Amino acid sequence: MSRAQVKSYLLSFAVFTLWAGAALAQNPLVRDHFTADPSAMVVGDRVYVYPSHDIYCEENNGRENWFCMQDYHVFSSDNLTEWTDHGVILHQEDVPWGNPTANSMWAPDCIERNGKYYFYFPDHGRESSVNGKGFTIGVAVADHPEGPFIPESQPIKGVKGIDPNVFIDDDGQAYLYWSQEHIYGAKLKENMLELAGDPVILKELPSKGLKEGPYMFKKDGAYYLTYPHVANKTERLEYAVGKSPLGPFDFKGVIMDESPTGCWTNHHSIIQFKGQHYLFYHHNDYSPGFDKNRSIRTDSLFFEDEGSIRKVVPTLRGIGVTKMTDRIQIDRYSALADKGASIAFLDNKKPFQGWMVELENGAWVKYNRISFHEKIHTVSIRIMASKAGKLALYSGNEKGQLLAKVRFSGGDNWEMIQKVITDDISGIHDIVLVNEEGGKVAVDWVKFE
Ligand code: FUB
Repeated sequence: MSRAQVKSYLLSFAVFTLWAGAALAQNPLVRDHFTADPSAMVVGDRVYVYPSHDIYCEENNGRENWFCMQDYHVFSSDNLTEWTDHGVILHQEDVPWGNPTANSMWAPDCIERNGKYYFYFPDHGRESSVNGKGFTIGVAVADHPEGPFIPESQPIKGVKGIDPNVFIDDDGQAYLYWSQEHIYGAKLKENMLELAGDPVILKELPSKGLKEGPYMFKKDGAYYLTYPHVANKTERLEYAVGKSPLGPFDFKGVIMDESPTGCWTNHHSIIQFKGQHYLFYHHNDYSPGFDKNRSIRTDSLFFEDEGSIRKVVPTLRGIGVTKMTDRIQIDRYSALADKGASIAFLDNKKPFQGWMVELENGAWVKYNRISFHEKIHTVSIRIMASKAGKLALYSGNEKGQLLAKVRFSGGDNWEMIQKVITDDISGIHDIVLVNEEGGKVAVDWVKFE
C-alpha cells in the first residue's frame, strides 16, 4: 500500500461530526476552517460537498497574499442542517504527478459513475508529468463518496487549466469542463480518466472579463452552462443555455450579483435535493480583510416557469430548519431592521468564534424556520448590554404571537437570561427579537427548552 492509500484508509475511519448540538446550516456552512469553491453532489438521500480548503500562506510557505490550498475535505448531510466533516480526502503530498509544495489544490469536482466516485482536482504538475509544469487536472477514484480517494499516476493528458467540472448526459456520454482564460469542454472516455476528443473553447460566452469555474447541469432538456464572470470589477455568477453539452450557448443572465463587500471570487455549484434547487457558493465571511480566505455558503435557487433562473440574493440564514433546542445563531438573520441593527464578530481576533447581533433601542432581528418539536418551557438568550433593558420575543413577526418579555440588568459582561414561556407553540415558526427598552444590546444566541 502506498502512503496515500494508507492515509486514505485510516481517514476512512476518522469521521468527524461538526457542530453537534449547535444551531446549524446558516451561512457560512463550515465554522472551523476556511472553505471555498463548493462542488455539491447528491448521492441517494445525502448531499456531499467538496470544497477547496483555503489556508493562509506565510512567507517561505507558498505565495503570500495569494490562494493557498494543500488538501481537500468532504462534508455530507441528509437534512442540509447537520453536516459531517469526513476529514481530509486528498493532500498535495499524495499526488504522484503533482508538485507537493505548490499549495494549488484549487476548485475540485466529484461525480459518480457505475458505483465509483471520480474526484477531479487542479494541481501544479511536475516537469516530468504528462502535461509538464503548470496547472493541470487530475483524478482520484474511490468506492465511496467520502473516500478513500486514490489519485491516478498522471493527470488527464491534454488538459491545462483549473476549475474542473464533469457532467454525464442522459445518453451516458461524460464531458469535462475547465477554465484557462476561456472555458473549455471536451468529451471524456467511458473510463472517466481520459479525453475522448479535442477540447473546444465555449466561445459564445461574454468575451470581455475573466470567466472561470464552469458548472453544467441539464433541466427539462436544456443545458445550463453556469460560470463566474468579471463583467465589472469582481466575479458574479452568470449562465448561458444551449441545446447540446458543448454549445452553442445563449447568454441568459445573472444568477448572483457581485459581492457587495468586494470578495473578488465567487465559485458555485447547483443541485436539486428533495424537490428544491440549491446554489452553493462562497464568500469571505470569516476573513473580511483578505478575500482569499473564503467560506462556503448555500441558498435556495428557483426557476421561473419558462426555465430562467431567478437571481439568488445571498443570505446569512441559509437553508434548512433549526431545532428549537439548538443554539439559534440569530446573527445569521433572515431580516434585520433598517436602522439600529448590525452584525459584528464576537472577537475580531478570533473570527471562528462567530458573530453577534447588536440592537439599538427599537431595532429588531428576525430568524426563520425554527422547528418547535417539543413543548417549550423556557427561552434562554445570551446577551451583553451596558444598561438595564427589555427584549420582546415574538413568533411569526413583530405582530405575531408574543412569547416573552425578557428583562435584563446590564453590566458589560455576557450573561444568560432565562424566561419561562407559558404559551404553546408547535411546528415550524419564525422568531423576532425586538429591543424594547434600554440602550444597545448584543445578542449571541437564543435557545428554547
Ligand atoms: O479557489 C481558487 C480559485 O478561485 C478557483 O479555482 C476559482 O474558481 C476561484 O474561486
